[in-house]
Amino acid sequence: VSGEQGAKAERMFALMDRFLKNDPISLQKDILDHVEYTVARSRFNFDDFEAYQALSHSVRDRLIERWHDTQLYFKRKDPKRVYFLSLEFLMGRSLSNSVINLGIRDQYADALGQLGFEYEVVAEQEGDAALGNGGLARLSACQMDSLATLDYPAWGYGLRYQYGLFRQVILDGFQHEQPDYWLNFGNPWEIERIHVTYPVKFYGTVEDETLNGGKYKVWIPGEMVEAVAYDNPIPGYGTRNTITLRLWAAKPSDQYDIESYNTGDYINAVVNRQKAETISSVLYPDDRSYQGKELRLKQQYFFVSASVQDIIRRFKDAHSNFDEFPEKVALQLNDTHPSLAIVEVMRILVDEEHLDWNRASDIVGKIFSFTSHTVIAEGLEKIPVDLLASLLPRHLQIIYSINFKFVEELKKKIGLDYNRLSRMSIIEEGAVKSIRSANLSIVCSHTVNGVSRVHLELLKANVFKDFYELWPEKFQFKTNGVTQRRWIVVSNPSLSALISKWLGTEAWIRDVELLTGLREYAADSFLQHEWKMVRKVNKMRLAEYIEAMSGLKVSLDAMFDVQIKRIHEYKRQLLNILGIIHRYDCIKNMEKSDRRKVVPHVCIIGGKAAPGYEVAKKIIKLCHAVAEKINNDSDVGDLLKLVFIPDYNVSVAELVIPGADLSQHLSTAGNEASGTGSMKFLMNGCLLLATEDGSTVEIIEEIGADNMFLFGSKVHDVPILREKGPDLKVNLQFARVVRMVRDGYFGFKDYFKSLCDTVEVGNDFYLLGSDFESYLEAQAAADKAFVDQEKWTQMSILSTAGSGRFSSDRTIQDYAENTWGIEPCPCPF
Ligand code: 6GP
Repeated sequence: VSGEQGAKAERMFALMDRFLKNDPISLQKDILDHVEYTVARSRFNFDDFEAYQALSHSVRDRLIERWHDTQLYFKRKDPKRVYFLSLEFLMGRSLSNSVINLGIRDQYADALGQLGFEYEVVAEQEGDAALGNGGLARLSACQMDSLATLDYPAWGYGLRYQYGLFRQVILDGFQHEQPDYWLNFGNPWEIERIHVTYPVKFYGTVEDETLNGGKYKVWIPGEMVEAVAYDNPIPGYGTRNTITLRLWAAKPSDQYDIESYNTGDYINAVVNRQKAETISSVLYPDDRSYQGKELRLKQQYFFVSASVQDIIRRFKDAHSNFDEFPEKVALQLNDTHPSLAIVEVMRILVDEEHLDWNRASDIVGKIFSFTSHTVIAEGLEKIPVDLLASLLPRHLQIIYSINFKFVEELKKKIGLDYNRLSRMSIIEEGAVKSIRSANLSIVCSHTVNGVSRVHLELLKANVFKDFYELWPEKFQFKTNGVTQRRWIVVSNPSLSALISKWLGTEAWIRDVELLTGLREYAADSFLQHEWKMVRKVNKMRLAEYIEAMSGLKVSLDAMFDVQIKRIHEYKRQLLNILGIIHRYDCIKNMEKSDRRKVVPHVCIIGGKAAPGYEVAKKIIKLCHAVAEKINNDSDVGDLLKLVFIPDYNVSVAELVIPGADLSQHLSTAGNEASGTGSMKFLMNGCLLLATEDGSTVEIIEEIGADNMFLFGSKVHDVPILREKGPDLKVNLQFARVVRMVRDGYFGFKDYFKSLCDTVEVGNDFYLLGSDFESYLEAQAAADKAFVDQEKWTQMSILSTAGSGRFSSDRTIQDYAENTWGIEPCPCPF
């Protein structure tokens, strides 16, 4: 920088103390300053929550510093960037993750300690940012952490919902949903960018325009909303790089509204304007059903349009020729929710930048990649054409043109096979004519990814078969991973310290493959002893939580047996509960003297059901009804307890996972695209009881089938079993436990009838009956292993040792190298 600007910069530079200091005294001063000037409380009188607010602002200052440097550096280097578009990010809490990634957790803990506060207590004050439903959303959060840590020039883009995923409240065993107004107490982890705004248009008409001899389409919108950026800095671990998750909020636009003010109805005009904000008000709580709701479509287009405008603006700041666009930009579609980005890029290139169609479509074909997160055809999103025609008339035209050209090309390749042509068309004809978002995404992306090897096989064989045959080279898989920073270092600090001690280094936090080094000590009795101690302390923490929450005291000697995830029929929480009933029934019918041999279990189930998902809600109620019976049966005592953990979320997971001995992953084979919960448990040394589904197949390769408890039909058995129809040789034990529920043994007989029907012979789509026997065998094998604590601890160490492959660092590196074509860009200062 030269001239006057340069002189100014010099002066500024001299004034500021380069970089905030991280010694305890500076941190204390910093925290107290924030107490006084940001939180506006007296430095002599503030409570834990105010301490949290001040602390987080002090951390945020440090994030901002690194973030500015990183952004400046990226701007200077102008590398190819990846833009990760996702409608959902399940970030959870930010404080601990930030101080650990910045490497200043202990300093802050000291600083707070001297002020009379305990770090853990202060950190507990933070609420969860729950801007997502489940697996897909938490995966996005893990991937952001890896993108930052591996120094990739990346941006996340999403929506800043005012209400995150609903709070689950249980009354009399029934789930009730309450709004999660998470911004009530402020959010120090975001920075509002009042100057980064874009207009987003809706409705209206499309007209023709002639300009300099060229004919163009012009979209005259009927409504305009302003998108305002809220930036969330994402720090990497062991690097200065800090990247951005930019979330958009909807605000009324000043344009296009003058008319209504002029009509004189001032109050109504203001109220109508305010409606704009509803676009970013609430997250849809359904993770797998698409109802073609206008608001949902508005949300999708709103965040996609603002993001695409932002990306193009950034590109144009440094370039003038769009042919360079694919060298600078990779756009990742996280499932089909952001697929309108494809159409939006086409619209801007053709209508606004006046590129000719073929050139624009060539560019689009080079920048987009798409990852699917589901296996079931019914899970695929469809947009009713009528809805699109009214909301985004120009986009519908563009989709028709894309489809027309695609089908013409296709005919040349496959001939007039009308069945296949109609299956592959982006437009679905039928009672409700609609746009198939997946087809649009596949046609316009250079790469289609599955989230595990099995998932890709299923996509190729079923839902995307026609496309696979046409473009086999487009299809890849990137097995999911989770970040060890959050899922070991933040959530299980004592295990983390123990691992570092035995490996003699903390390098595994960045280079997680190093965990395999634990293998050589798995049989070492000293390590085993320490490992058990760490696990015991974590169980204690969990037991305290259970007691505080439900009043139930549980024994630490029992096996903590956990299933936490969204409630879905295919995830088969019902199988778990029926298994628990079976266990209970066995204990009740056992000779008293035999009870000594029973391995005590504390069964823990947690998860939310989509508000409209009746069967899932009944499963939650059944869990409570069974718990009520078992937990109050003095005959059973500590041998069996069942606990439902309400309002399962990221921070609850951080508490439960380190304290689990066994975790259950029971999906009917071929239904779980990948599964990521299992990876978190694995990292924490929890043993898995699982079907051979999704990523479990790869976990087996890594840690060995004898290091876990596998059961059930395999992926290729499932269609055969379903085809074959009801098995007349019904498992008697299964029939008995279902009958107990049916007969009202746990009460609510009428209410549970329809739930029992779902697993009746001939109806049992998820094959609970067929898998029951093998499920009980796996349970018995787990019990047997648990009795030999030395063996169990060894298996536990080997689980952690084999978990390195399931880090999101590996997934992200694979994406960067093989899908996006980007390179690390580490900020040097
Ligand atoms: C989930 C899949 O069900 C899960 O198997 C996978 O591990 C996760 O995505 C991450 O890839 N899918 C969703 O959460 C979802 O909403 C549309 O799919």
